[in-house]
Amino acid sequence: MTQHCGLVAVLGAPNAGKSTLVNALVGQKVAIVSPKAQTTRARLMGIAIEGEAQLLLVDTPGIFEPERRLDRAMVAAAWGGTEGADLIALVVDASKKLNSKTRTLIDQVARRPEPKIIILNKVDTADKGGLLTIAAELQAALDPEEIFMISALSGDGVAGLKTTLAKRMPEGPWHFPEDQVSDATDRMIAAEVTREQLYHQLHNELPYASAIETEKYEERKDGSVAIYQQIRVARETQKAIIVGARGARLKEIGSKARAEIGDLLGKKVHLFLHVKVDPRWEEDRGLYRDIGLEW
Ligand code: GDP
Ligand code: K
Ligand code: MG
Repeated sequence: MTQHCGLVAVLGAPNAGKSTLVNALVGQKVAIVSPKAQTTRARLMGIAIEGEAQLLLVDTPGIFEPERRLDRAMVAAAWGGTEGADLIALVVDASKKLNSKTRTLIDQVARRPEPKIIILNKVDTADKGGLLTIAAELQAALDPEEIFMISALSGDGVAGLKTTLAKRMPEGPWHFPEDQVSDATDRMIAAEVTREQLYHQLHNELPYASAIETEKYEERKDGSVAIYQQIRVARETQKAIIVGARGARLKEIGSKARAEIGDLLGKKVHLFLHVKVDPRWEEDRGLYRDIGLEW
């Protein structure tokens, strides 16, 4: 049988559900998810198989108005994710009215030459009237190949979407072995899982003010792995919050992250977390490279 393989760029505003969708299509968690915008900082490729087709799904950071250097790098990574794409999949949160930011994004996507499909996500919490209004507006603005209505969270409509994506992929050999689910290294996965815990366990702006750097990643003879990660923050007060009373918060972040990294890598994990105050981390070129962003 002839193999098919193609690149799908998953674009959308922050929190539209891009990472949740990529995980649903892959059938397992490869991208971190949180209710906070800009959880996804770099580009990550999730790899899904449907029949004879291998789908390379590029999960991107949301597209928004950049304010700081890290923002600019994230938005650049998002648009960069469309390079060479066979299809742009625009994910829209259909449980809310389209706002001016999403409209700006729609205008930008409209100017792209690649074929487009629209994915109206979160139908589980959307009302029917709203859905139809949004669908009509997007149909007029983008002239997409197709519009899907799904819930990435419940999985509703995801199988149909996957079949359609597979049909649209060009003929060509698979790029990855069939059991590979993402292009992330184990080391990157480990750093992302810890970052996800920061998003889940810390309030307000703190996760945005932090970064994870892997200091050491050590495969041991007994099959386990020892991972040393540094959580960088800009101020002592931020460090105090992350560490928590008698270290309780950091311990909780560490134990949740360790369990999940262990599950994902399928091995025993020893995780060592250490918080470092570095007022200039946002200017550290190495950190950007570590998470796959251009400086
Ligand atoms: P991203 O920023 O576009 O990657 O969005 P995420 O995948 O991180 O999801 C943002 C938030 O929306 C998370 O809290 C998800 O659980 C939630 N979410 C994603 N898809 C759905 C959906 O289909 N229905 C509902 N109700 N929530 C969703
Ligand atoms: K998010
Ligand atoms: Mg995301």
